[in-house]
Amino acid sequence: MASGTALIYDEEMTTHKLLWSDPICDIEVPERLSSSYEQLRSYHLVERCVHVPAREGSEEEILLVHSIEHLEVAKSTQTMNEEELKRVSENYDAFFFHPSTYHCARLAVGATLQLVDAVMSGRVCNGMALVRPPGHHSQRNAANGFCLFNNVAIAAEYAKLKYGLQRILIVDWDVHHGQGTQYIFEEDPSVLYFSWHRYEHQEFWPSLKESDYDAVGLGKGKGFNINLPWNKVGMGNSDYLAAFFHVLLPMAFEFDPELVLVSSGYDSGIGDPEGQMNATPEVFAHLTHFLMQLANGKLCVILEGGYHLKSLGESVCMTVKTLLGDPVPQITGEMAPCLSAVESIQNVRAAHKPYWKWLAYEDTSFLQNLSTKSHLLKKANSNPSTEHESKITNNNNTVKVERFLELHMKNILFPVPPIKTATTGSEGSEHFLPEHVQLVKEMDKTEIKALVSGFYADLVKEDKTLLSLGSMFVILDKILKKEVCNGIAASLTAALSAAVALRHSVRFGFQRVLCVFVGDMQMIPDTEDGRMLIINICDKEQSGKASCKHYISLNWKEDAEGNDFFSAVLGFILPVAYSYQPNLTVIAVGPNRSLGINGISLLVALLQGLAESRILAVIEDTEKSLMQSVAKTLVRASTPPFGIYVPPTQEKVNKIKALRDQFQQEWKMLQCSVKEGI
Ligand code: Q9C
Ligand code: ZN
Repeated sequence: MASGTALIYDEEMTTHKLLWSDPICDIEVPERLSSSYEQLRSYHLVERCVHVPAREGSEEEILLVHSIEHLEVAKSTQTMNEEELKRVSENYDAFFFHPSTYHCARLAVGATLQLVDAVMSGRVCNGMALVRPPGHHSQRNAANGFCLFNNVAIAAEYAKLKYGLQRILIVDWDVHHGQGTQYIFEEDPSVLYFSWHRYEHQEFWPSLKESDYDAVGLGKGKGFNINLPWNKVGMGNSDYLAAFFHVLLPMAFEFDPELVLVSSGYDSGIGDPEGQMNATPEVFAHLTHFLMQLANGKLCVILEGGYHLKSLGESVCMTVKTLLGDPVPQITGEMAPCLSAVESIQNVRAAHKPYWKWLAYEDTSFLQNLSTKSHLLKKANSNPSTEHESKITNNNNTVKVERFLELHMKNILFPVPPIKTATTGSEGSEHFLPEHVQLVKEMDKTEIKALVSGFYADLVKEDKTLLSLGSMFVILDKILKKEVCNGIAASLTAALSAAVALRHSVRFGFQRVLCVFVGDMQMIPDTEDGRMLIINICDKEQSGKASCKHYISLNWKEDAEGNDFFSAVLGFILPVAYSYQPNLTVIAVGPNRSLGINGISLLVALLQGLAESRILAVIEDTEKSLMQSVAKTLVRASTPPFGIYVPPTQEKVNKIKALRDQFQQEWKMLQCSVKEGI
């Protein structure tokens, strides 16, 4: 698999600027680009990226999406004086021309295409293009909302043409609806377009009926346009993550794109004057990390909006850091989506039920109780008590936001531990483990004895068992001391090793340790104090212990034909794990595992979003190929082979639903409908 991250930036694109006074357009300033780049430089991220030069997009490339008339109008502005520029600009909703605008817009298109080429040719794995003017509001025949040419839409058409791609996913996390992109691909089933956006029941710009959740696409494109409207301001990290777990990611995995393009606006981040949302910069690391699991890692991030310079810069850095493969920072704040967000999520799931297999059994009975959407509107508005303290009153809040960004971001960005993976050197292991895995020496018997004495001592009578614990201990120790980020230990008895690892890390001082155990867990530690959460994935119910808040038994046997585990990971395991916010994740694989290598790889890949990517994998020592696959995932040498997507059976969907109903009061990220439990 390709490695490396491209970064495209050209100072030229800062020459496009507003020449007269216009309170609507004056936030789209050249400093958005230059200060983001400076921020990247100050975190030493620029030097870690592969520099790819921008170029002008050709007329032919622009015509892939736009009309000749639109191109000609844009071209004609190059030689205009200020008065003429102002007059042309007034023909559009929120756009300004400068004599250099046409040149900059062609560079923005070309930079985006350069990024696509770098990724598609395998020169890099992923990358980001910092461009101005942005693109997603721009339509076939019109500039709109600071956008002249639709960079991302052109890139999608270009990739289809040049590389013969048949499935491209566009994720638009800008706070505005990319209506331009929607119009361009509305009837096209080869481009799946997802956008969330501030909507406020059509009050917010561009105030279109077709930005609502029921615009699912047209003709052959039905089901390939996903709108998630936010009807309140103040949406935060948990709302965005819930949208990914319960809407975007399941659709994206089922769609199985060959390339992912991000319309990457950061006006959905905290402090932005347009968005008025509360999501912190690190949420963009998580969003990026999730998208990196698709399309074999082929991910192109293209800048759109973002008008709070500090917030924008930090969020750009979070994105690039994650593209580079750095550990994912811990997310902050209460992990519970708000009622209005859950309502929007429920609505878009219902609207898409006819088009997606994983939604086939979605309960949409609530729709019959709602004759019109205005009913819903009233309901949402009359129930403000459970909402965020949302409306940001600007003056008062600006200081708070500035302060927040300053204090908070230092903690997150400065300790930059690179991903290091440790494992012990069992004989021959250097041949099957990927590069960058550090082999560590095992501990001796007396040391281990000292460590296990006091607990489980009676269980560890055999020297062999004791020694296999040793390999777990050295690796766990390196993780605890932050010498490595993650590691794999071969074990004779995974259940014992996991239990000892959990006890040891809790003693060491971790507040919350998540343990995902796959297989028969012969011994289940006491989880009552809440310092560990165990999710046991096994074929049938383990005898002797009923599920409770901190011990959850998930009975699942993977489909023999392919991977149907997506729905369980996205719909249950990740939401529970993110609600818990562990400081360490232990993933252990014991005997009689009911998941294949694909399912386990998916788990490991996605669990890296938690606990600052700290993961200890404990695997029974006979499982050589499983170990190899997990190691590759941990060192990020490849996106794991997730296997063929198989939709879950109704029985399995019901199982997930039942678990969700059972646990959504305790683990609130599970909420994706408002019928019960809220
Ligand atoms: N009353 C991007 O973020 N606001 N564009 C217009 C009219 C325009 C945002 C308000 C906001 C455009 C790329
Ligand atoms: Zn925007």
